[in-house]
Amino acid sequence: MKITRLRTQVVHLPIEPAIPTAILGSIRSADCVLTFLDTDEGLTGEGLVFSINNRRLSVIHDMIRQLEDLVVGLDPRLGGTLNTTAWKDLNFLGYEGVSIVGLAAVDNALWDLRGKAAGMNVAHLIGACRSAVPTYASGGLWLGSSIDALQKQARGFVERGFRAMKTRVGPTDPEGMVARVAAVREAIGPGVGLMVDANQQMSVKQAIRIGRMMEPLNLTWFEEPVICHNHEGEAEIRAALDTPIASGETVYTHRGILAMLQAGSCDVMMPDLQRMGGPTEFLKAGHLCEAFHIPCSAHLFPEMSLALLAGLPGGSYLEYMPWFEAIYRERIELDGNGHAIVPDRPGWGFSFDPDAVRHYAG
Ligand code: SMN
Ligand code: MG
Repeated sequence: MKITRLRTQVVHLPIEPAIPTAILGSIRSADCVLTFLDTDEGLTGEGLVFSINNRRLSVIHDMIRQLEDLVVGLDPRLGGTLNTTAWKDLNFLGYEGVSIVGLAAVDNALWDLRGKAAGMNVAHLIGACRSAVPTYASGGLWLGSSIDALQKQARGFVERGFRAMKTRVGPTDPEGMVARVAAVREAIGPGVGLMVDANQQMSVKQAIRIGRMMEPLNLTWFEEPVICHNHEGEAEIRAALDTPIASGETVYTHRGILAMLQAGSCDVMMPDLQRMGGPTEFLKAGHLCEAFHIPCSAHLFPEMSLALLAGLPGGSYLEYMPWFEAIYRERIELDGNGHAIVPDRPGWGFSFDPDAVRHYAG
């Protein structure tokens, strides 16, 4: 089998109502470049990368298009060679930012194709360690919500079958922030996992202070307390608190993850498939985490990250973010314990719905 063509399609997925965030302003849309790898045997691999509010999506799109010559003619069974050739090719542009996001789009589609060619889900192709992955609801409990709205939404997540969820905190008004998290804890009771994400908005001192105030709330983790490159600061916060520190969504490739592990910056790693540069690098990152005895979660892209977390011995929580589901035919299903079920369907097991693609095309 040979790859004959790389196709792309931009889609604009609205996020309604818009989400007020500390780091990214108001989030109104998830805008994706869908990437398709066609073959001479009729199979097509699919993957996506995205940007928020359509920012610089055209640059990402162009980067992906520019990588076509690395995959045309490639036998998907030799998919591992993409990274070798891409590493040489991208040396000039570098191993962070848009070059790696472009590689991710191609590698995401290539792994889907490998699964489809083998007739297996990517999880099973790797040799899955579990048939379902614990997941947490992430599409809610935002900073702009009132306490009443937070509690209502938190209860709604439990009613839908979630056994964990994430809320957000900021650096100002520590007492008020902690009261918001406490209100969510009160609404869901002690038996449901609760994560808190500061989106890099705190100083080390602020994070330790607010982190100490939140200790009685038995958080599953406290995420990205400080600016993403301050690994020493993360390690300091980690040493000061009993609450596990989660981080990793903002670094690139397995080398970024390795630097974090070496700095002892977190208790839970959460690589982002797009910033890793695709599944090949994501899995390397996951295996590095295992070597450092750090559980590996994932940032966003639940329809693809599910299979990868199922395939990692140290695989941890899947972030259930509903932003992308409008473009897929299938939906992630939960079992009775709040775990996302790994589908039997080949490839990612989640495929783009042509009607939805037409509807959201831009
Ligand atoms: C987040 C960051 C960027 C886009 C979406 C969500 C957030 C998370 O940090 O972890 O969900
Ligand atoms: Mg985060």
